[in-house]
Amino acid sequence: MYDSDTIAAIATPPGSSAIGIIRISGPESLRIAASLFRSPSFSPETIRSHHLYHGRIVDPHDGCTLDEVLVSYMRAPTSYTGEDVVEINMHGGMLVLQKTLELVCAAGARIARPGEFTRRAFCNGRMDLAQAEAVMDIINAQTEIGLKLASRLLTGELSHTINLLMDDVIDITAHLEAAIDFPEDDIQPQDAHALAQRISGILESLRRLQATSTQGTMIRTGIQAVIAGKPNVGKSSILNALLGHYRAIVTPEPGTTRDIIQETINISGVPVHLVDTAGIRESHHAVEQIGIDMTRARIQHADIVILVLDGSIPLDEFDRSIMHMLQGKHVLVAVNKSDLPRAYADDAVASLMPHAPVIHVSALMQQGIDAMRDALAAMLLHDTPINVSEIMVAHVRHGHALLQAAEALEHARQGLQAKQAPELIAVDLQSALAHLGEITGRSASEDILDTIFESFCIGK
Ligand SMILES: Nc1nc2c(ncn2[C@@H]2O[C@H](COP(=O)(O)OP(=O)(O)OP(=O)(O)O)[C@@H](O)[C@H]2O)c(=O)[nH]1
Ligand SMILES: [Mg+2]
Repeated sequence: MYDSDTIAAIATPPGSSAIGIIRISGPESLRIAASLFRSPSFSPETIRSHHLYHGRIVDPHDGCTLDEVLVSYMRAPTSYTGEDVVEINMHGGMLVLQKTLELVCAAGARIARPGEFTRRAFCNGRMDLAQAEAVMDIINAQTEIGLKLASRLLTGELSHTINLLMDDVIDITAHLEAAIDFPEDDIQPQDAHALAQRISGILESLRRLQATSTQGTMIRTGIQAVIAGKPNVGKSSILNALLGHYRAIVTPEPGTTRDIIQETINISGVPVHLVDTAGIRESHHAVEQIGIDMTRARIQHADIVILVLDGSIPLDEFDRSIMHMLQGKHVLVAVNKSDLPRAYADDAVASLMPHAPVIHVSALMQQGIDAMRDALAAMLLHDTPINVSEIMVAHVRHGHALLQAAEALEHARQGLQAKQAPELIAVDLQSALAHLGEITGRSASEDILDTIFESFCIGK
């Protein structure tokens, strides 16, 4: 449920920083701030909205100054939340921020829940649901392309497109309702044909949008690429080479890596979460065995597996059993140690992994690493470059709603062609509208809102 009390939170991350911000939103914001803030130029009666005031935060119990601060006031409705908002910019020490937040709460505010400021912005019509989601996307963006997608979502581009499509569906529904209200004016065949054609046009737009969701979601969340292989083939060396710095320990000793090591790289705009793993073999060492079990689990959930083979020694039963385990997965084979004489031909790999691209690399000499990046990009994007000039759907939730809306519209279109009763067709159109409305929040349930805003950080 949406509350109208006054909420407060530290809006900057935990830890020490040059500046920390306390955010207060709700009808009591200004009164609460005035009870703690002392400044010659400030009074609650004369304060100007969207101006900064310099002064001190004072503990009202003992009159002691806590910090020298800058305070801003954003009067409702032209604030982030649409309510009266006060922000206190102070020195970014956790203790001083915490102490000030306690004073703010003692004066009448309550601690905000995660995402509650943005939820209020949504409830007050300052942004729709897709834009609210874009706020977190901007905070979490991992690549420049990801940031661009998030910024475009925040401007309301997707919402605008969805709203236009919804208006079209509403208009078609109005035509049908005329036929429902006046049954003697049955839908004429030529009208039914025209309506079906209009629905086809909407369907085309929906499907075009939906088709961007795989790539869009991948750019937003990234993918897991697990580096796997038997011990000592050079998995950690390949992780280091792809990262461009020494991250994982490399030694000539088989069984060096035991824990999972994860780092993110940018491949053509897609955040790729590289996972270095323990080499898979039969081990009687308990710690190594735990590492190998974790490797198997990570392989199961991997989007892509980079199978590393040592090209300088013949393939053995461990390589073969790993290849067997990888059947059905998206695999890129990296035949490493290409600086040494080859011990087998590519055919030996191709016969076991016929669908996997094979790249020759030398992690030691930094050779073939760019080719490996290109091969990863081709696997991720299926040779379709990212087109950021078109609207992209970057949330599974949006893609799913588009799919369901398209299904309902397809049903309506077929109903029109089959001369179904207008009442039945109207039900399908209503269902399409409900699904489209989930994207912008026009028809999102409390459950959907809870799920979305609970994933936000506190203070946002
Ligand atoms: N000649 C040559 N040696 C390499 C190359 N890549 C790695 N090595 C050597 O191979 C040995 C093992 O390298 P790692 O990267 O630790 O191998 P790993 O697969 O992570 O090994 P585990 O963690 O034990 O499973 C080290 O001595 C590396 O220097 C390469 O391209 N050429
Ligand atoms: Mg290793």
